[in-house]
Parts: sequence; structure tokens; C-alpha cells
Amino acid sequence: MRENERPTLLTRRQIILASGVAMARTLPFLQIRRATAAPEIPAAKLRLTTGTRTLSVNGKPARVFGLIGPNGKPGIMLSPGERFCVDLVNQAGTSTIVHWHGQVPPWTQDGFPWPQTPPIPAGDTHSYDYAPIAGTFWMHSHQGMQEQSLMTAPLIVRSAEDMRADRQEVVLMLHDFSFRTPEELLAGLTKSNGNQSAMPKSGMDSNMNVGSGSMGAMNMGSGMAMDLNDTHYDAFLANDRTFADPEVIRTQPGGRVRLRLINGASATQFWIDLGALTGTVVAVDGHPVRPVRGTRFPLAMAQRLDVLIDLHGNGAYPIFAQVEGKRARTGIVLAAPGAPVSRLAAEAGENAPPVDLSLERHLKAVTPLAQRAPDVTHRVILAGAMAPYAWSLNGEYWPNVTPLMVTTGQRVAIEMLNHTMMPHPMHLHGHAFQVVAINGASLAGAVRDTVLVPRMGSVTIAFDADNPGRWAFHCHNLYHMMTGMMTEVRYPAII
Ligand SMILES: [Cu+2]
Repeated sequence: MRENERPTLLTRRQIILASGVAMARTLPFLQIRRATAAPEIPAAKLRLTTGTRTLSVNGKPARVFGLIGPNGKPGIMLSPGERFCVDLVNQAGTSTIVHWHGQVPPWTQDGFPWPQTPPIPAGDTHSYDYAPIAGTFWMHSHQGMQEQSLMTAPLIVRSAEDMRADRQEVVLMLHDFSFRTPEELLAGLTKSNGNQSAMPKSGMDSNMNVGSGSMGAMNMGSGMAMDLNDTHYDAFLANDRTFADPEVIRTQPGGRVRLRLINGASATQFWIDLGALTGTVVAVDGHPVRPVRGTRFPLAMAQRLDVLIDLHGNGAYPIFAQVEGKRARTGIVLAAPGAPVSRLAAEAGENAPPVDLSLERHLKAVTPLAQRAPDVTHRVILAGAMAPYAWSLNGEYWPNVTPLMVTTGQRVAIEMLNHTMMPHPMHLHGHAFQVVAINGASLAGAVRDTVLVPRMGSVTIAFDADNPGRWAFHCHNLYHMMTGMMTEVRYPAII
């Protein structure tokens, strides 16, 4: 086990950018900072570079993408009041486009490959300048399946309150990793589960598959089975490291931590287990919620959790992220100064249950939407199956879709009905929505950007249409999205 308090300890795990710049420090996205006196408002443009790098995974070299920000660290951390003023330099050797997940920029800066906003060619630079919203966000490629190859990074926007809180900030970003290419992974799904060309072009799937044993089906004991974990992965990473060699973060005196959890995995959901510690969830997807205390929290694909943890002891405390339906886990270790850190078992004693809405039901936004009836309600049917492997929204497969039209000023509701045996983490670009119903029961839930729609269940979200443009609305399981599970929320008069 190694510690990375000091960059010089990390030579074995160097990241090498395609440009040939050797970096002294792999990850951390770990940002240990104490609050400083006054927030700075720098006007300087930040440089963010896409490139390739080599990680060591299970003792073998792994060539992956990377998004390296100012100071050579992955991603970007902004100070309170600082604009997202960024030059994105594409040194990945291929065209790319990077989405600022959960942020609400003008649509032409959203990082989605619309005809009007094509990908950035290799070698080119594209500039962004918008006012960000504070919280725990992330960035990932929206080009092809680059996300699976770790073209992902944290995007943290600190608030004035964060600065006042004087908590040690720890970012924990999760990934699923395979030595196979994303194309091979997708081909494995579509070939072993039927010919993708056989996907229905219209209408709903009628041949819903319940349980495809080899693909991680979980028998629910009721004659029904649900599908978990489409893809077999070689490793699960926390800040680019496996649990055999986890990042050890030394806590500062007082042990006051703000843990910013990001599920950047392409097709994996996790249970966050604080072990011996108890935490308080204070934000989801960057948006503050009323405090919820606990030790285990579900984290769907693309979602984030901010958890306050006070370490009262002087020990070492693993933070586990266990894959749903599996014993596999990854994580980091929070350790008091000088505390010995012992080796941890790479697998939990038993399989984790499916990620569910147990936390979602208890969440309440600190700043909910104003009370108002929806002006328009769109109903979206989530359909699809493991065989043939194809997933749809309202019977349509991206890019052959009918946009969901909204008009500036409307309160919009989207009722998502999941007719499949998998849960789908649905993400809307360009807006924060409130979760207002689960399985038909109304609630005034969290404001967020990604919500899990349970198998054979429903979730209704509401938002104010205040950001004209073209906005992707899709399942954040990369393989579901790639086989069709995406549509568009569109404002009129956008050319
Ligand atoms: Cu899905």
C-alpha cells in the first residue's frame, strides 16, 4: 500500500501525456485544501488538455485518455465566483467533445456533438466561457465511447460556503475499467445478445428479456429477474487505482472532511460504504439537500454525492465503493496522521444488492422549485432488453427521434415509465430538475441532473424551461445510450 501525500512518492504510477509531458503525480483528484481568507476571482483563462496516459491496472499497463487541467491535475476546480473560462486543447490524437455534466451553460457550450457544435478535431483548441453553478460536477467526453476509456475528470465549483466551512476536501471518482476496447465491449453485448440490426425501428419492444444468466441477471426470488452489470470489467477504480493499491489520504487535524463522490463509471453502479464512519449527505449532483445521515449510500451512474464526515478517532478508515450485484469493490482510505494502514480485502464478504431509490426517497432539496403546476407533461417510455441488445425511449432509437418540445417560461414535467428489467440513470442536459414523484407517489425531492428510474417503475421530474437550445436527454449507461436510449429536449426557433 502506498501513500501519496507527496507527489514524489508516486513515481511508479506516473501519468504520461501524449505530449510527452511526464507528470509527477497521477491522481489525486485529491484536492486537499484549507479554506483561505477571501475568495479570489481570477479572470485568467484555464487550460484543459485532452490526452492519453498510461495507468497501471492489476499490474499491467493500461493506455487510457485523460483530461488534465491547470497545475497538471485531472479536471478543474474553480473558486467561488470564478467563471468557467477554459481553453480545451485537444491532444488526444482524435476528435473529441467534452460535456460539463450537470452544468447549465448556453447550449452551444454544452459539449454535445450537435450538427451546430461538431467535435473538436485533433490538435485544435476550443474556448468556453460561462458562469458555472457551484457544487460537485464532472466532465466527460460525449464523443463515441471515449468516456469508457477514462476521458473523464472532476469539475468542482467551490462555493463561498465551502470556503467558510474549512473542511478538507476529498474527491473520490469511480470508474469501471476493461483492457478490452469499448468497441469490443459493445460488440460483445450486441453479438452475444442478438444482432443489433434486428432492433425494432418503431414501437415498443415486446420481447422483454427477464434474466440473461450470463449477463449478470439477479434472481429476485419472485420468478422475476433483473439485469445488472451488462459488461464484465477487469477492475473498478477509485481515483484511477484499484483497492489492492488504494489512495491513502491523510486527514488533517480535526478530521473534518467533505467527501465529493463522483460515479464516472460507464456502466456500473455502486454502494458507497463508509465502514466504521457515519456521514451526512449534504448535496446530490452538486445541489444541496437537507442533511441525511447514514453509512451506506447508493450511487447511480453519473451521480454525485457530497458527504460530510467527522473522524473522531486516530485510525485509518476505508471508504468502500462496492459494485451492485457483486462482491467487487474499490475505494480509498482516510487515515489520521501517523495511523497505520493495513491491507484490505479486494472483495466484500457478500454481493451488494441492486442500487435503489432508498436514499432518493429521503432527499429534500434545500432550494426546491417554486410550487407550480406543470404547463406541459411529457411521458417517456423506457424500453429495451438484453436480447437483442437495444434500448429505446418512446420506441425510438437515437438519432432517429422526435424531440420533446418545451418553451421558455414553461414548467415542464417528464414522466419516465421504465418497462424494462434494468434501472436506467436518466440525465437531462442543461437543466437541474426536481424529483417530484417515484412510482406514482408525489414527493418534493432533490434537485439534481441524473435520476435512477427503477426497473418496471416510474419517476417524474420537473424543471423550469429557462435555457433555450437543444439538449440531450439520455440514459447514462453508455451502452444503453449507444444502442439508442437518447432523445432531445428542444426549444422552438433553435436553428
Ligand atoms: Cu439505461
